[in-house]
Amino acid sequence: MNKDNEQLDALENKVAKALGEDLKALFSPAGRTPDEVDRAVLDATRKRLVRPRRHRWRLVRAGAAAMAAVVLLAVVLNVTRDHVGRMHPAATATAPADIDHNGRIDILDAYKLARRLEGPGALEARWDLNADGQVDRADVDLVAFAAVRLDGGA
Ligand SMILES: [Ca+2]
Ligand SMILES: [Ca+2]
Repeated sequence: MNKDNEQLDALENKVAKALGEDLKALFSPAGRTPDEVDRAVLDATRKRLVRPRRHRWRLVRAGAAAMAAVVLLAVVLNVTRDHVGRMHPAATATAPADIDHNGRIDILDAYKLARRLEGPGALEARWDLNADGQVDRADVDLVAFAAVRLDGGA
């Protein structure tokens, strides 16, 4: 009985050792990669990683240039609009939605008209923008709509 157990243990050790060697062979790398291949892969990877960085800077520069152009355009348009307003005050003062007569129709005009509706002051007939015979909230809405239009509302 004791001898049978020793034989079983020896057989179990032998099978376990063979199984371990088989598993090791199955999951071990196929072979060593030559240094030239390693270097070529690293060089190709570096080139790929460096190139997008250059593109990124180009995009950042293009975005900054576009933003500067937009700011410059806004400044030029604002200066031009102010200049036209000073040179030809009648041209801008006639816009009925320009409640505060500053040459621009903006959300402040809607706010000021709304305040005038609630206040004790007289309402001007030219503020009846929808021509329904009274100056009311609907006219304020029209001023606000004109203020947010992309073409400046004039
Ligand atoms: Ca205004
Ligand atoms: Ca009205």
